[in-house]
Amino acid sequence: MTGVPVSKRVLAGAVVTAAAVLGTPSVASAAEELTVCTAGCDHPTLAAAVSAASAGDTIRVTEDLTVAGATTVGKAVTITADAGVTVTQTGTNARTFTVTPAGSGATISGLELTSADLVRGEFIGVNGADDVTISGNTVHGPVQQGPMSGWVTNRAWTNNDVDGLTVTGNTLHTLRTGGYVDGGSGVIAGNVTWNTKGDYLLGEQADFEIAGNSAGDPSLPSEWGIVVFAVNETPYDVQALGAANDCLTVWDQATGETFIDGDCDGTADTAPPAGKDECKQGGWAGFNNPSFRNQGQCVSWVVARG
Ligand SMILES: [Ca+2]
Repeated sequence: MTGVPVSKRVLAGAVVTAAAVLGTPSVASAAEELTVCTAGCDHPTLAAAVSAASAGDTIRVTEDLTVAGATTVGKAVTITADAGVTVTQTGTNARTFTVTPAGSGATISGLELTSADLVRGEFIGVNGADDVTISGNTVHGPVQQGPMSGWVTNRAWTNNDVDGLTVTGNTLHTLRTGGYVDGGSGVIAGNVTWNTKGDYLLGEQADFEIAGNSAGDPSLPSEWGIVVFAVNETPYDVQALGAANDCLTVWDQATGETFIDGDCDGTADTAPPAGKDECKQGGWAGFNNPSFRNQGQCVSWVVARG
């Protein structure tokens, strides 16, 4: 009994007494991690883990996992995976997660999602849930053949009736659609897309901040980057959207305005000079892709083209 101040011993006794009165250990409310794998983890399926989880818990997939059908996420949990782990949908629809209103605050992060067969549907559907985060995932379908207009409609995510949806740092490729962004608000930033018919389709009442996204594999470009449907009620600035997202094209279907930046310099491409006169009196400076250093280079380009 040396060196222990009386006050500390008194305090320790008080804590024990409080815990005894409450009848539960003080750690009961702390966030827990629940592991998922076919055998040997806390739970064998995502659905079982979500069922057992409480808001604030993290569900971690530890090895490649096949799933058949969708898991309903109706709690503010985080679903993630160890690096390199793939979750493969084996059902007849790609829908792997359905985030319901009770799942407001949920996070789906760090997953690789794909499907065994070419099936339609969105891998993540967010319906009526607020403040959901989709971050750092890689989502792709099997390779599709033929023109994109005939591709099976699979999508990384869809949303409807959401506030504060955050979609950041994801890699979305080889899908008919990256995000089908319907009613609601949020942020789409820092995602990389390629090989889709449309990276981000903005449907009715989609009011999102879209910046810092970029195009991936230039050998497999998407047909369109950001498409604002005619029914959309948010006034998007097409040129500003194009400038804010690296190498993504933009198309406002209500006005027909587009932003095309084939050389990815952040400036909309122009029609090329149709004749030498268009190069003169400073005209050369207004062209983009091709761009010119001076009038002489512009004229030479026209002459070489015949
Ligand atoms: Ca350009």
